[in-house]
Amino acid sequence: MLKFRIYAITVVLFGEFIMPSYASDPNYDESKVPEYTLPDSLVMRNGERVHSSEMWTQKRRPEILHLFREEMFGKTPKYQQNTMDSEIVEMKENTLNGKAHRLQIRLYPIKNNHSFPITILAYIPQNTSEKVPAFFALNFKGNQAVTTDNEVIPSISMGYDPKFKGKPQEEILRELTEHRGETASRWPIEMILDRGYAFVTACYYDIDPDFNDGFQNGVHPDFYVPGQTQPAPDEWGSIAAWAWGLSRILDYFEGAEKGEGELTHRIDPQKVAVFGHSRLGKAALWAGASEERFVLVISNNSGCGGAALSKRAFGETVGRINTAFPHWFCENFKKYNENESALPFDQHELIALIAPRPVYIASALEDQWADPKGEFLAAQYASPVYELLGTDGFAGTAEMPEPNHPVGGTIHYHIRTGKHDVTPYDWRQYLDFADKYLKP
Ligand code: GTR
Repeated sequence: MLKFRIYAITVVLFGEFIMPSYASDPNYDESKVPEYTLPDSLVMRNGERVHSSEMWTQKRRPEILHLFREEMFGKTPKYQQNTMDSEIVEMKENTLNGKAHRLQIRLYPIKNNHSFPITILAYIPQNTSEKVPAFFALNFKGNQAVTTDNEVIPSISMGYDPKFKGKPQEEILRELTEHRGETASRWPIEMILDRGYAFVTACYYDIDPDFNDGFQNGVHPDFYVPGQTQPAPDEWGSIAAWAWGLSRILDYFEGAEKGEGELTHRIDPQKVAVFGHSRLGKAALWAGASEERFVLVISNNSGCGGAALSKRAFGETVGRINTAFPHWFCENFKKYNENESALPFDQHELIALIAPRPVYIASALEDQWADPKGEFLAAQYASPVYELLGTDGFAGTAEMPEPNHPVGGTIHYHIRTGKHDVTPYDWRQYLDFADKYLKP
């Protein structure tokens, strides 16, 4: 297990892949991809063809959503909206070279339970008093890591990172502060603001620390029924918890819109794009699939369990991901280890669940572990649902494009040169894409 933890940390630190040990080597050879049949998104499990958008919305979509819930991400507990506590801990104008109002907010999703605050960092463009669309994104290493802005409160939940084990809180804080801005290259916040969007982020550890502790920390225990000590086989893993956290952040801005908060109401909760990279790209896709209030979804290098087709078993496979990260998906998903052909769905249907809302899937050329071709094909095979719902879907794209040549329509795709990462190139494409759908 230790090996896998070190592996996970290494990936986050250097954005590179080091393989976990596993029975056989991962397959990177296209000719060795097994033969597979993908479920047809427009045929019900009982064989009935989906012939109308109503039938998709009322029958087939719920059927697929149910399968993803019970067999992969796990069901989230019932949550009564508007039952959270929150406090604005800081609000300041003229930050980021005069471009932004900065807000730092503590959110307590369960009233009177202040044990796991989600600390939100929000930058809102200062040059307008209009409502603005926003990008919501969870981050890997704490709010203090996304920017060198030295007034950003360090995300102390990072203290759960196994690398900090046993260290006193002051030392953790000192280390976090010393590494301010360490992932800033992934977050061109000023560019996002210049383009008229707010940027809202929180650390995923605030919702559920990313290691396998049998679901004892993070949000899960707060929802256990008496006597329960871990989620049932069809109940939420960590990815579903992270997606749940994104919904709570949206709840907050919806609530804020209704009254108080001078600046919070400047974010238009009906124009929120959800973004995620890698494991958080998986979470962004699940957030978009299971939460229709997110109106645009961006999956950056999400790979296995995200945008890549599982049945291709190329690079990272279901068995590998469930072994290295047993806490990401629900227990039921382990039935498909080395057994992808038994999956009653595949990841093109995760994308189809987002239809007709715009979705951007991005791969990177050197990120073969995430199976770029599998991500492309999932985008392509999601298109019939988008088309049934009256959009242009993948706009007839049938061939994988050259690197750095975005393709598609409402479903968009690019493969960037370079490695597993988020770059300004990626963000420029996302902003252009968002402009089409979120700007008046
Ligand atoms: C890897 C994992 C991938 C991807 C990546 C990341 O270790 O195998 O599925 O999610 O982590 O999140 O950086």
